[in-house]
Amino acid sequence: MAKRAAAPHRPSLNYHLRIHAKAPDALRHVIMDIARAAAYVRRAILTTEAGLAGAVNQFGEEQQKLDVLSDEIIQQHLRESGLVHSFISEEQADVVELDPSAPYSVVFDPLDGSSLVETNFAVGSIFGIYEGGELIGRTPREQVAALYVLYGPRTILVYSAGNGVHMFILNDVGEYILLNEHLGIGDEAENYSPGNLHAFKDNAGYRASMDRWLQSALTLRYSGCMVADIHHILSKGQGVFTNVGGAKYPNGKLRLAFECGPFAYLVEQAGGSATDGTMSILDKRLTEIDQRTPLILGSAHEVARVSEELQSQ
Ligand code: AFP
Repeated sequence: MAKRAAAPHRPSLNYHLRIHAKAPDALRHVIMDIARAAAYVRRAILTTEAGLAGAVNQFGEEQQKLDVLSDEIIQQHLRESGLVHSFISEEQADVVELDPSAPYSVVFDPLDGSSLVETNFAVGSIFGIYEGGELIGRTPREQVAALYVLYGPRTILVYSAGNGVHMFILNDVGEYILLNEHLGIGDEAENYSPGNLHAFKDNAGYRASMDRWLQSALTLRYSGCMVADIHHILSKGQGVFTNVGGAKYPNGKLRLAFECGPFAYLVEQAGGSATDGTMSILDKRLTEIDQRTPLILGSAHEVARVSEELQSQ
């Protein structure tokens, strides 16, 4: 009788998706194609000079060469997969349709934190995957998977396909190997990560949270790249990340579709919470591509405290 092969000691992303997540084959292929695109983005970061591209994106922001390049790399992989109906990218003004008969649609920020590339801080790519073709009108709760790739000293991929949150490392031959399974976020935060701090001037609730943090035993951990800052929470198992409204950005700086939605999915899968201060980010309906939302995310008790402080003012 044939001997049954032992399960791999350090499973690859492909094996994990197939055996542990029991992801449908098409979803597994989309995630593997995204992961492969990210390995190319990683290479582009290492080999491209981080200058300005001389173009502006749909929001009037200057695009860096690497923003454009990363967007092109990811688009090409989604197109070649044959499994993507439509996508929304931070660098594109409209929903882009690829194949109306394909099963999934993807939202993504190709290079979040790109203004940090020249400082050699960590940057990342963020993805959310939906079944079907329509993206406008959906809520992030309808995502069937979300993932991000963090390009730091190591390249780390974190995904969930609805069965917990799992972390992988990119090795020298381009394979993602399991580092940690079932990441969890505890209810109390020891670290805080306050984005859009300009809002401090005109948002008394945010000042109340900030005052409490400064007077508490919490420690500041903030890099300016939400992928790195939220990865800190997922890898330490605690923390709170905020980006709330002020005069300049009344709804905070971050976009619902391709920044807040995927992270809300991942953080809730890890046992944390993600809210705009009044409702779960996962239940916010996507009405426009560039829709922004306040975000308070991480350890559930701390997220609730900050939400109360924001509402009490
Ligand atoms: P860039 O992609 O332009 O560098 O912006 C990064 C980002 O969208 C997000 O990753 C950060 O959390 C946020 O901006 C930082 O905002 P503040 O500088 O206002 O804290």
